[in-house]
Amino acid sequence: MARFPKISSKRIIITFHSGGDLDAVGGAIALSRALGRKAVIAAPDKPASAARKLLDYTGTPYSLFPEIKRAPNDFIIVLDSSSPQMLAHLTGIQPDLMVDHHSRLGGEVAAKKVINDPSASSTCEILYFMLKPKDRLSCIALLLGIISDSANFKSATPATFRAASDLLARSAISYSELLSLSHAPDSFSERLEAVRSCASVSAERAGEHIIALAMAKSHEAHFADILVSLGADAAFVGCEAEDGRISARARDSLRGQVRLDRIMSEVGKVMGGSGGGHETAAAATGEKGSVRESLAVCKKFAEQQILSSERAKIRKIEW
Ligand SMILES: [Mn+2]
Repeated sequence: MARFPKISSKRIIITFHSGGDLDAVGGAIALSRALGRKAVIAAPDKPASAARKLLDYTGTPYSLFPEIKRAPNDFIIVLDSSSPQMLAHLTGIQPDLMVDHHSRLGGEVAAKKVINDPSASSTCEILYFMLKPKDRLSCIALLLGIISDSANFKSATPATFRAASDLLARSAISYSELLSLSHAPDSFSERLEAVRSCASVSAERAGEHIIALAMAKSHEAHFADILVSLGADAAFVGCEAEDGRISARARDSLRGQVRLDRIMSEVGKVMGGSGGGHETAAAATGEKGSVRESLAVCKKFAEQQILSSERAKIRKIEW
């Protein structure tokens, strides 16, 4: 992996996707420490609770992107997303550098330089090999991003373990302490909305697999996770907020059989927006009025992929 490029600009703005998670924020913390005083972290909006906990723990200051005064020669680095929907704060701005591990299916935000490695478990894993940090807090930040985005190493590769092993040794805290840092307890509103969303769940059988569909008023990704832990093989949860959103999750055993990133990329078009993500965790956003019919499209595509893989065929999307 290449070293991090030399940047001569006076100020470097590090930003990431809306609702910054541990991978985005952990990467931003380590990168800002590597780049020194020239770097500032500018979140598009309030980061997720576990990420805020990490910002707090590492004593990292950050601003909100819309509130900083930008200069024309600021160097803008975007971490952990290339999706226009997730990077709405960059509308009309061409970032200088993008570091991301999401697979690219077209329609991404165009940056001057792109470092993209979909085989990496996380953006933090990519950054580890570029920065090779030695200071304790950077190591903790990167390791938390790796743990969280690899779903506790479920999607880890040998490179993930090499990175994690070195980072853990340099972090000077125990693995169990790190794990407790990586989990913010479910918030009251997440739990309330999850219990309320139960009334909307339907389950469909596709061969030997279960597809769950549901609607939530908010926290749809959280509820999709819950449906998978309840027993669904794939779960699609819609939300009609200011915009329409659908979160998709699949059991890890479906890896290689369904491609949620591809399904949600297609569904994003149906919704008049966009979609993407990872093989077993993806999402789409678009028009509010399109959510319910798009859930039916999610089901159709998931069924198609599951049934064709049960018959050992290739997972292609057919309209
Ligand atoms: Mn990530």
